[in-house]
Amino acid sequence: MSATDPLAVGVLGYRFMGKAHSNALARLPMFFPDAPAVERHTLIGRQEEPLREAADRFGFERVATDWEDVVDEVDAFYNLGPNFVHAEPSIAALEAGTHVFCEKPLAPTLEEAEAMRDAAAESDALAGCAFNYRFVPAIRYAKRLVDDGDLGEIRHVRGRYLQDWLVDPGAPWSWRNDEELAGSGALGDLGAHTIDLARFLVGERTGEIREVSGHLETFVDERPVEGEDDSRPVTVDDAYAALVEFESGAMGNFEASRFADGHKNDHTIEINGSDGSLKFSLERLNELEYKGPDQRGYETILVTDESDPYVDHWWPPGHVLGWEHTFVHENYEFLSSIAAGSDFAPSFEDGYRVQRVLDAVERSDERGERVSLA
Ligand code: SOE
Repeated sequence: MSATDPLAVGVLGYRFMGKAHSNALARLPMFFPDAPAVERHTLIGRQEEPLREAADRFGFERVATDWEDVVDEVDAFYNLGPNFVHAEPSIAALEAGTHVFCEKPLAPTLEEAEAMRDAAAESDALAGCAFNYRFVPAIRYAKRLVDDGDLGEIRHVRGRYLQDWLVDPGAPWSWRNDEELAGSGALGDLGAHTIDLARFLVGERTGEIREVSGHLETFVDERPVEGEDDSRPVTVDDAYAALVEFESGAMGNFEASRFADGHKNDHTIEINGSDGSLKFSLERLNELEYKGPDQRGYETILVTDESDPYVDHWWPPGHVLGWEHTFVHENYEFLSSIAAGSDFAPSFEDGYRVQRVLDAVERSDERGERVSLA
């Protein structure tokens, strides 16, 4: 690929994440003109007809029904498929020297995540894990406060991710309900985000999570199969809760649920330090609540000034951003890292370290005791 040729991107998956990332690629030239030029080269999926329809809508030149025909034909391979297809195609792409951007969680199991981490370490290509909430301007602002020491020593991290799309026992079965296909339920789908955000925001001051006490629960153990007169078992958690200890002695309290009736996509994180605190909620993602040492209580900061991360690419102050913009930001950073030959975070090492915590929560639940990650 010459310096001026567009980056040819192959994308596996054309449903929810395929749409989010394709939208992001389409918006880069207008809002991030210094981003590398990208050709939406091939869209990969199993069913030809819906695949072609999606390719037309998402602006892809070609379609393929076998990822093996694509991973060594493009400059970057986006693995946006279900968790059970993350490992093999991503490892094959890295072995072919193709850059890989893989959706979270890295894999269904720790073993597969380790193999992906090792393949990335052995490859000259770049590998990133798409934890998109690191790319919210308010989260970047929060990290700056923590890194600048404005919160002092970190004492508590409190993270939760609440949804309610499975409260109805009649909600259909999907791959997200199956241990073989997903690995875990709310723990890996939602908890992975919160654990990654905690590592991103405080990890440089607290070190890694070193001990875990976890609990998983499945409230509805079988669900109807859409369009069939059949049901399938739910073999993963509907909710998890975990108490963790960081290397620094800081305490973490994490939970996620798909049964939190009234919560649609309520991802929140709160950090308490010796000199101050901050709170973030995805449902108010343009705002950060901050309490510094000289304040009696929290103040709400609207993180939409042109000096705030990424905001100058969009609109004037107060013209708020949304969930989809986080995908534009992460794509900008990943593709710019490819063009610059620089590192990208979150890496597959980051994805693997999140997977270690998820695995420890599951082991702790199985054993009914605290588990060390030392
Ligand atoms: C689950 O419904 C889900 O789509 C997660 O898989 C995503 O990672 C999260 O960003 C939104 O909710």
